[in-house]
Amino acid sequence: MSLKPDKMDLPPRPKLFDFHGISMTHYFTDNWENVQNFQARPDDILVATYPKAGTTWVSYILDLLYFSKTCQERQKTTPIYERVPFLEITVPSLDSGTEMVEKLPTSPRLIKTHLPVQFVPKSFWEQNCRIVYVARNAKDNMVSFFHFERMNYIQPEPGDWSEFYQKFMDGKLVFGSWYDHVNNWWKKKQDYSNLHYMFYEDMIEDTGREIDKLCHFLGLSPSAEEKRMITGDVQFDSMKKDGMANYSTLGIMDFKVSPFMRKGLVGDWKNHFTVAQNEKFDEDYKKKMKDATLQFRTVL
Ligand code: PPS
Repeated sequence: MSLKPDKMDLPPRPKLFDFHGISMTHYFTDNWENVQNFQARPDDILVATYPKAGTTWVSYILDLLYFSKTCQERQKTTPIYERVPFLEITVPSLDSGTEMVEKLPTSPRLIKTHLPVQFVPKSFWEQNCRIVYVARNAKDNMVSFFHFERMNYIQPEPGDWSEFYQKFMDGKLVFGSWYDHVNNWWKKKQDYSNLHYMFYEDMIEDTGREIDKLCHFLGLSPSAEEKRMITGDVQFDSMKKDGMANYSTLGIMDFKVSPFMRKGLVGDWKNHFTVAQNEKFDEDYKKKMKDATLQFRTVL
């Protein structure tokens, strides 16, 4: 059983540094050798995202799809971050991500990562593991990340909104540039067919349809009743109330500053971007996002 660190146990907020060309903090590089040497199994499923793109949502769906019938107890007693461990994390007094994965009793093992595609341990590719990548439009992703850094003591200080906005566009956030992350994972689809690329906005638009596509990718065929139940259980309001899904059991976050399940919307960026920031952002976006086959929706 892993311990729950409290922010009182933590040193001051970490600093970003350049790590093989990507901005990182030590919480995600301290265990690097074990991460890189991690031995994936052929039935492991990796959930990969840029931070705040819908990781928890898709992790929860996968967990219910695989285990809601067989391990109902774990949904009631085990937080999502233990059911779907975060591969590269190491926080004082908590098992490292690799240790947590090793201890997983389940098959398949569901594993979370925010790594840019070039950092993914090679055994995942060698074992031809299924990978689910979730992407979210840059503007809402930025807003969600800003509030997350405000409330999470293992993240660097975000600064004020305008500072954070600039850091996002410069790729100076943990796990690097959003633009590189979503593009490089998108390119990976061309030579790796076991990769399912999903969009947060599609999930908001029609969760049931996206669960169907996910099941098709995974080769699962839940009954109509199971699908109806899972679709209901993973709605924002339901997950926000669920202590095992909403991260309320983890002491490193201060929900008085901002809750983990914050708004769960497409378009909240309009409440944060000034008109000038939006114009500057759109111009910069066009220069960075040249691949016309990768399209995001910022409104529904
Ligand atoms: S993390 O810390 O990177 O793992 O965060 P992640 O889970 O990727 O992203 C958190 C954001 O996803 C929203 N979320 C949801 N939206 C809609 N429906 C459901 N069920 C759901 N579950 C999580 C969560 O609220 C965060 O987005 P914001 O915009 O901050 O609300």
